[in-house]
Amino acid sequence: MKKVITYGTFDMLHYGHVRLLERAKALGDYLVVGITSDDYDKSRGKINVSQSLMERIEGVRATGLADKIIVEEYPGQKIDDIKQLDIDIFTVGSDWKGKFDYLNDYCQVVYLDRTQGISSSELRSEKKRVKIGLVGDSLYLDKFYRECTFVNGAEIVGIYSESVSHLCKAIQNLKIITNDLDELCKNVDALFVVSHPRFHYKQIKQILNNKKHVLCESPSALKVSDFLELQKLAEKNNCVFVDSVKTAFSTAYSRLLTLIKSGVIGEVISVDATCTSLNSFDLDDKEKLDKTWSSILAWGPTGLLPVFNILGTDYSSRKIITKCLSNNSNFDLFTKIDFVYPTAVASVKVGKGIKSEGELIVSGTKGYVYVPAPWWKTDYFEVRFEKQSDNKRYFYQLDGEGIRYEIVSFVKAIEMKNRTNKEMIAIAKNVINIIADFYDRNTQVINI
Ligand code: C2G
Repeated sequence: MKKVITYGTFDMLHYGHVRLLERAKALGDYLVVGITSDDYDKSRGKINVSQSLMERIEGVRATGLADKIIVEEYPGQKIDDIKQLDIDIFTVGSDWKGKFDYLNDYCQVVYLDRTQGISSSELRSEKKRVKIGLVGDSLYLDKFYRECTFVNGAEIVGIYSESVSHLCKAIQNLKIITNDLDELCKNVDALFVVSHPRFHYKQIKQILNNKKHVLCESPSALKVSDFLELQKLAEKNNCVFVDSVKTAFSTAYSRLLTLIKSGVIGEVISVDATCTSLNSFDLDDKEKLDKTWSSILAWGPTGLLPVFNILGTDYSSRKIITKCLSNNSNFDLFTKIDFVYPTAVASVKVGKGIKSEGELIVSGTKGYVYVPAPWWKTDYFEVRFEKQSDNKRYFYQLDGEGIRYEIVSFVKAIEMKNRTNKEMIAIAKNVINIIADFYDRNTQVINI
C-alpha cells in the first residue's frame, strides 16, 4: 500500500484545496492529511485564519478524500510523521516548490501545480472588513494602529480624541478625526477605547447606545454596578463588549494555562505575579498626572489575570497594601494584593513608581511554572521540577505583544456574534471590584 501525506491550513476550504487533495490521493492508495493547529499557524505568522482547527478538520473530512487526519503542531513534525506513519510520498502545492526538498531523505517529494485564481486569503479579504474607531489620545494607539495592519478583517477609519498631533502620521491622516463621539460612532462598526479609565463607563455607554461594538483596555469601568450596566446594555443592543487584557491572547500564556490545568505541576498552591514599569511623577503637574494611569489601573488587570485564570474568582479573603504619591492621593506608586483561597494563596505586585522582577511563578505540588520578565508579553516559559533533567522549556512566537491576536479575536467575536465569554466577564467584574475597593479606601486597604 502506497501511503501519501500532505499538510495545510485548509481555511475556508475551496476547490483549490480539494483539487490538491484529489491529486494527492491519486498518487497512492492511502492519504494522510496534516492540518495545522491554531497555535502553529500563529507561530508561522498566519494570524488571520478564519476557521477554528475543528472547523478546518471537518471541512477536510467532509471531502471524503483523507484516510487519516492528523494535526500539525510544531516545526519538524513532518519528519516525525513520515517516519512514524511509514509514508512513501510527501506532496504539497507548487507554491512551496523547493521548500520541502529536505524531506527527500525520508520519502519521495512531489510538488503538485497550485490551482490558479483562488486562495483562502482572497476569500477572507472579500469578507466585509470591520471599520474600527479609536477613542483616546494615548501613545498606545500608535502600537494598536500598527498591529491592526496585520489583521485583514479590520481597518481603522477614525479617532475621537482631544488632540492627535503627538500620534503617528497614519492616525493624523485618518479620514475622521473628531471630538464628537456620536459622529465617530455613525461612521464605524466598532471602537477601541483606551482613554483614561475614569471616562470609560460614560464613553462605552454612549457607544453601546449607538449600537456599536466595543473593545476596551481594561478596566472598562471603576464600579461593578457600572460594569454590569454596560454588560446588560451590550446584551440588549446585541453588541460585542470586551474588557480586554492583551496578555490573554498571547499564545504562550494560553498554552501555559492549558498545561497547568492539565495537572502537569500538580495542585496549584501559589500564584505570584509582578508587573512594574518605572515612571517618574511630578506631583505639581496635575494635568499630566490626571492623564496618567496609576499602578493599579495600568497593571492591576494584567497582574490579576493569571490569579483569576488559574485559581478562579472565589477567594476567601484578600488584602490590599498600597503606597501612594501622598497621604491624600489615590495615585498609587506600588500596590500589593494578597489573596487567600480555600486551598491556595496568591500575590500580585504592581507598580509604576518601583522597579522589580516582572515574573510570573505558579507553584504546584509536583513542580512549578516560571515565566521570565516581562511575563505579560512573553513567548517563553519553563516547567520546572525537583529533578532538573525533567524541566521543559516552551517557546511560542509572539508578534506585537499579543495585540494583533486581541484584534483578530475581537473581529471574530463580531463576525460570529458570540458576545459572551463568561470567564472573561467574571474576571473583569472581579478586577473592577478590587479597583473599586482600592478607591473607596474601605477597611481592606492598608497604606504604607
Ligand atoms: N493549494 C492549491 N491551490 C490553491 C490554494 C492552495 O493547490 N489555490 C494547496 C497548497 O499549495 C497546499 C494546500 O492546498 O498544498 C493547502 O493550502 P493552505 O491551506 O493555504 O495551506 P499552506 O500553509 O499553504 O499548506 O507546511 C506545508 C504548508 O502547511 C502547506
